[in-house]
Amino acid sequence: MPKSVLPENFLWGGAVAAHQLEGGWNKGGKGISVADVMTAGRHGVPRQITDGVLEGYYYPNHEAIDFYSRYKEDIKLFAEMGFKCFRTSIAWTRIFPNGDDPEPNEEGLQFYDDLFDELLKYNIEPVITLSHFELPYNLVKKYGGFRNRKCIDFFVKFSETVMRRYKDKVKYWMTFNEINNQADTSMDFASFTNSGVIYEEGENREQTMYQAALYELIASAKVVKLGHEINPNFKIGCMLAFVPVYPYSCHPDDVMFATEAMRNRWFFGDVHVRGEIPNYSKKYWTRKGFEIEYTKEDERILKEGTVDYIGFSYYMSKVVSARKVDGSEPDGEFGRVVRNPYVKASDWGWQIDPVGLRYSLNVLYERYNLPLFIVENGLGARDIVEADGTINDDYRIQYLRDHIKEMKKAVELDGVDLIGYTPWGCIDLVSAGTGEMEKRYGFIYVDKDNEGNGTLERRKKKSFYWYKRVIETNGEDI
Ligand code: P53
Repeated sequence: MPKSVLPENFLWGGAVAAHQLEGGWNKGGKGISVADVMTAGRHGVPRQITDGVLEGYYYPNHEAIDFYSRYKEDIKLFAEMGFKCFRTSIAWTRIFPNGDDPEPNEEGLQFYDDLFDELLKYNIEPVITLSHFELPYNLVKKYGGFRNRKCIDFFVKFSETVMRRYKDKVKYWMTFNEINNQADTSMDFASFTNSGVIYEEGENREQTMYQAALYELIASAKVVKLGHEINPNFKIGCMLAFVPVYPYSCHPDDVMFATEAMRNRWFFGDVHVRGEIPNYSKKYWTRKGFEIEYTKEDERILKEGTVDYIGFSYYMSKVVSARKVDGSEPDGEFGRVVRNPYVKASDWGWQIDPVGLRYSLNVLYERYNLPLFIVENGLGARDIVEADGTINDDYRIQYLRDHIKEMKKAVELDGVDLIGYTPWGCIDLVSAGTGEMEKRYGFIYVDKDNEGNGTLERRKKKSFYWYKRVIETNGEDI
C-alpha cells in the first residue's frame, strides 16, 4: 500500500446529532427540545415552529430513525466500515429535561454511558457536541433562550455534569454546533436552533442575535476552562459552519464586500480562538447603535477559555457582489448572492465546490494556527433502492471523493494540521434544515420517507463499501 499523506492516527468517522437520529423524544425521562416543536418543511418551504407539541402536526424528530433503541446495531455497521471516531451530540433534554432542573436525569446519563461503552468496545472514539440545535424548550418559554444571561449558567451546569460523568470516555468535545448560523437573521430557524431565540415583532434582530451569540461565546469559554480542569487531556473545540464567501469579480468593491461578509463567520471564530471581541464588530455595533451587554469579568472569561481546535462543517461556498449583477438572487444573509457559474449545485441548491474545502482549510489555518477537524461534509440527495435492493449512490461517492482529494492537498501541499474527517449523516437521518428524511447523506440507508412511513430497516449503500476502503487505506484508495 502506498504511504499515506494523512497522519497515521487520522480520525476517519461519521457525524450525526442526537435530535436528528435518536428519536425517543419522550422516552427515558427526556424533556421537550427545540427540535421537538419543529414540523417538516422541504426545499423552499421552511419548517414551522409550533407553540409546544401540538395535536395534528407531524414532528419528524420525535421518532427520527430510532437510534435510541437501535444504536447497537448501527454502531456495529460503523465498526464494519472501520470508523475511528463517531461524532454525535448529547441531547441536553435527556440530562436536564427542562434545562433548569436542580438535578440531572440519571436515566439519560446512563443512556450515554451505554452508548459510549458500545463505541469504545470497537475502539471508536466518541466526538461530542454539547449543544447541537436541541436546547430544552422550557428555556425558550421561560427565559427567552440565550437572549437571557441565565442560560449561560444552565449550559455550564449541563456541560459540567456530562464532562465529569464521561471524563474517561470522551476526549474530543465541541461546545455549540454551527454557532454562526444565526448570523443570518432572516431565518427564524437559525436563531431558534442555535439559541432558542424567537424574534419579537419590531425588535432589532441583529442586536438580539449578537447578544445571544455573545452569551453563548461566554458560556463556551467557561466550559472550555472548566473542561480543562476536569481533565487536562480534553480537547475542546468550537464548531463553525464554514461557508466561504467569494467576491463575484476582481472589482475592488466586490472584494471588500466579500471581506465584510466573511465577518459573519470570523466574528464567532475570532472570539472562540482569540478570546476577544474583534474591532470590526465593536465598530459595527457602535455604528448601528447596538447595545450589547458584557462585563469586564466576561472579557476575562473569554480570554481564559479559548478553544483547542477548530471543528467546522463544509458543504458549499457562496458568491457575493457589491453591485447588482445578472443572475443574482435575493439572499437572507447578504441581501443578494450570485450563482457561481463555475460550479454545480445539489438538488437543494447548495453549490458543490470541492476546492472550496482546501481554500477553507487554508484560510482557517492561516488565521488561527490551530488544529482543524472537518466534522461535517457531504451531499444531501435522493436515493433510489433498485429492484435487487442495492442503492448505487455514485453521486455521493463522487462528491466525497472530490472533497477528500482537496483535503489531502491541504495536508500534503499546504501543511495544514488536520485531526480528522467525519462526513455528515453517516446513516440517513432527519434533515436539520428541512425536516425531510429523503434528503439523505448516509452510507447506510434507512427505510423511512418524508411522511414517516417505513420499516426503519437499515441497508448498506454502494458508498458504504467505498468508504470502508477509504478508511482501510487511510485515504489512499479513493
Ligand atoms: P441539512 C445550513 C448550512 C450549512 C449547514 O444540513 C447546516 C445548515 C442548517 O441546515 O446544518 C448542518 O440537514 C448541521 C446539521 C445538518 C447538516 O448541516 O439541512 O450541523 O445538523 O443536518 C446538513 O441538509
